[in-house]
Amino acid sequence: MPKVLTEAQIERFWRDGCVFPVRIMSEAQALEIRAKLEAFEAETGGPLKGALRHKSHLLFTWLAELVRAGPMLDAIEDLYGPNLLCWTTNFFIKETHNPAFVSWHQDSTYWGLDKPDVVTAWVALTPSNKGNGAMEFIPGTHNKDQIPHRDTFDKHNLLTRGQEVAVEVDQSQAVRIDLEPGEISLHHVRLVHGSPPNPSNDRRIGFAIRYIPTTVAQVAGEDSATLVRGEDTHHHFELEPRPARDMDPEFVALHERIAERNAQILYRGTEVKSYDDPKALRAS
Ligand SMILES: O=C(O)CCC(=O)C(=O)O
Repeated sequence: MPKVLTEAQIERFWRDGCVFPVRIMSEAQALEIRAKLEAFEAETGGPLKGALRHKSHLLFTWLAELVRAGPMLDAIEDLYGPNLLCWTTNFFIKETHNPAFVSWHQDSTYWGLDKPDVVTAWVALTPSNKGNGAMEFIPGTHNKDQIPHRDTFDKHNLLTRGQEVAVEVDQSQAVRIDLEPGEISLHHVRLVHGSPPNPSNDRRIGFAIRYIPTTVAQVAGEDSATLVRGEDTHHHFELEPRPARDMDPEFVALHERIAERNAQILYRGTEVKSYDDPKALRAS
């Protein structure tokens, strides 16, 4: 008996590679998280940049809480069972009237994970729709194997290498993921997806949480993850602690070390060595 998703939603996930919308908190709670992000940005002089956009749940208590939110984990458990790790998190922020976009890609391309048992919960912290560059996907493409990608390092592309699928995408099949704050979409790691720029007067903010069952291993280097539910009897990842206060210097140092190591996995085979490398810095 599923905990949160209906049988129809579970079937849709495995058939299409994506299911949405799933509400995991109220709109007010989502806007509170946005306000906390923007208070930090105001204090530090501008939009969150570089490594701070990745694994941010190790830096901020309100994101540490979000990755452990009961309704979210119930939905993930409905797909991948009770022993779950949060492998990473990534902010996808599109500023107002900004050319930043996400090319058509499969998440699995450079992550180094040994099997495609990975699901992203993309949490809307603002509305995400036709007017502000919502994510789109091509249903059923998660059933394909790994598709070859080419790196573009396009400065407006929000992906690490600006990678895009090296085959023609039938865009007439694309489905747009409209979400309201507090809703999530769940997408499979092999799903072909992307998103256009945000021409609107407000930011579009999504927080992508990548969950894996504890059976998944990293094969491209040393790696860590956060145990968010159940137990880990596989020990494929160093387990990460939970921050008790925002930007705790101990956690800032730990995050720096983890982000550096993570970047080496994601940028392997290129000249880029860290998220803060000018070549790695994306549109905003
Ligand atoms: O935020 C977007 O528009 C794209 C996000 C994405 O590619 C992902 O979460 O895997």
